[in-house]
Amino acid sequence: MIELYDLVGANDLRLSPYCWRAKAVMAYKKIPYTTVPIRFCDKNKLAFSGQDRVPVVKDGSTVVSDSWFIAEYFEHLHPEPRLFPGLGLKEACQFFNLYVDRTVHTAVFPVVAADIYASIDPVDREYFRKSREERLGMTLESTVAKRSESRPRMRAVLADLNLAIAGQEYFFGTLTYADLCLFGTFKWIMAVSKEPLLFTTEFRAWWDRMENLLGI
Ligand SMILES: N[C@@H](CCC(=O)N[C@@H](CS)C(=O)NCC(=O)O)C(=O)O
Repeated sequence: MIELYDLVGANDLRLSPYCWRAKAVMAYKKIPYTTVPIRFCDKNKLAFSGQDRVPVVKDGSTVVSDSWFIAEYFEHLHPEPRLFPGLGLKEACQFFNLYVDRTVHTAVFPVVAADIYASIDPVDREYFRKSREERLGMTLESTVAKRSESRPRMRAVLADLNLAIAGQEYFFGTLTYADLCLFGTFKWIMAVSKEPLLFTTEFRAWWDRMENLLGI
């Protein structure tokens, strides 16, 4: 059975956007798998993968890390239904993936960082605080105090995504990895925070469609 090394928080909460993407791919392609819960402090359990981040997929003797490479791996192994169902769509999805990681995550993170801190396993909190406060350039308490300053940027980025889906069922017209990628990111945000993400009826319909299709 395929094993997915999956970030776990307190109360078995699964909260990594990248791990949710890998789960979305396997759900879409109906590939059975089990998860191995990993806390930030369990990195030694990932040594076999030659790096220290999740998701990692172990499929027999094959080990794949990074959500994008995992998507490529399963697309090669189980081509149908396709993640990149046409000319240029893989390249478009790669750009979308980069945009979500760099622009959407960067806009969302300051708003939800303290919520993530509250949701992770208590043993991970010291590491998370130190590493994330360095990244943010401020304390987690300051991110809470400054939420009203960081929220407009997050809402502007989300408004663009709401606009991009208008008039179509999926981001590139037909379902592609782009939809699974953003689905993973939203699962992460929704797991830890109550910030509204879906502003329009059409975007809410996209979300419902994805949840119904994937069943995760
Ligand atoms: N580009 C990677 C990013 C993976 C990543 O950053 N995973 C986070 C969990 S959400 C992680 O393992 N972080 C470990 C740490 O921050 O120490 C992917 O797409 O899979």
